[in-house]
Amino acid sequence: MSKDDRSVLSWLAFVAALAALCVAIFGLSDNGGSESASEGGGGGGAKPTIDVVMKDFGFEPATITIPTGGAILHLMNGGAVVHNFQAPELGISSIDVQAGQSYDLTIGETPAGTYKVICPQPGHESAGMVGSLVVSDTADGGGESAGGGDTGTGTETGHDAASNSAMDAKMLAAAQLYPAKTQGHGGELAEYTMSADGYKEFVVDVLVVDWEVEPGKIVKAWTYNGVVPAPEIHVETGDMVRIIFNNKTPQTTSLHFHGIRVPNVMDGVDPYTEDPTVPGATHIYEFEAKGPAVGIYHSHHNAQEQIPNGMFGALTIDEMPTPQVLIDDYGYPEKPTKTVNMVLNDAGTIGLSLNGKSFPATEPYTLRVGQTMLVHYMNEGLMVHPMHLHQPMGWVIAKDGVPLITPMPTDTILVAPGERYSVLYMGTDPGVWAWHCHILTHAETPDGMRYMVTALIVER
Ligand SMILES: [Cu+2]
Repeated sequence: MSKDDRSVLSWLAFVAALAALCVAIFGLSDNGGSESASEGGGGGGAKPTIDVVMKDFGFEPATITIPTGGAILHLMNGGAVVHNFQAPELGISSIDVQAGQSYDLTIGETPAGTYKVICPQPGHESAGMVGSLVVSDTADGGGESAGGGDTGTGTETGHDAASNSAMDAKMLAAAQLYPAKTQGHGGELAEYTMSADGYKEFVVDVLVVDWEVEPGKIVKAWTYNGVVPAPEIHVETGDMVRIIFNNKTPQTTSLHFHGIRVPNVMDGVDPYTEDPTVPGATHIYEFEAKGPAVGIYHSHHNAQEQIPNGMFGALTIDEMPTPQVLIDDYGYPEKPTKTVNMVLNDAGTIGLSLNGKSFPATEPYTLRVGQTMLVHYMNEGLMVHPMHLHQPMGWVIAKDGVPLITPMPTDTILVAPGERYSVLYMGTDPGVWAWHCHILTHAETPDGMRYMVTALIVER
């Protein structure tokens, strides 16, 4: 129940923040500053940051001491499997932290005491992954004993009025950052040149670059042409396509055309269909485009690391036709007003993200009432993601690039790794509509919305 309350509060904050965005984008009115609202409620001072390593299977240190004013736990997963930091008596839990990843967990004001810490992943607690969170009231100079008796209040601390308003203030502050500016933008249309022998030639340089996933979070991204997602390669049926693939990274790789019909020798599956492309080498791929197709080009070598780290981009052929029933019975035009890609990811150096960015740095989408938008969802991560747009209702018109005989209505579409769904939306009701993964730990934290969240703004 309190979780529902929290969710409602955060969405209210979201809408409040986005009202300002509407003003900026559509010039509806002009009442100036939106900064003062982020003040207040939060309470005092900078929190110390404490490093905690999560291993298979234990916490280091096993006893973590923080002041009653709270702290930021910098959780680093040094193990080989996913871990999570949870203090059940306090109602505190981190997101799932993948191997090699880290996560900053903010702990608010907490009564002095000793609280059990576990990893809630199945089997991990029983494997010994337990620890203690010691909250000590340093301000009182040790007047209260650390192991002290009043654990009864501990179960309520996540929900008392002070901590609740502190949480709300943090959520509001997080929401007001959206849409945050970051360096770099992926997914633009790829440029090509026409070769003398009649090919559309695309150059794909494989590069490791610094990539800003969200404000201040700069990671090493493994990219095609320096951006995440890679530039979209779009061609038409009958085009002869040549891709000049230059590996400028220190790791061997190969390029696979996922969901695209190519000769077997162009399938990118080293060492079977080709030799791998070693550091410094170039490989040429050629095929005739046969559409329609909604595909992806991505690594097929150490792919469980290379792809989530950023080596993916859309590869589309022709346009997806609008089903006749939507034209005849639902008033859809033959061609959508715009077509966009939303590439999902959840692992590697990039982590939980939409088109290589994490909320609040995700990009808002805009439509006017009556306009239509075709969205190609593409999942390049390691987990499923049920993508939910609050409004309007959409129609799935293609699965993995194949037009459906009968379109299927959807407001939440589960996209598994490797899948592509093409969903057609028409702007109906004006407003700022939240758009997010509905695995809620992929979209929210106790500090507000994060990761796989963006918005569709529908204007009159
Ligand atoms: Cu998700």
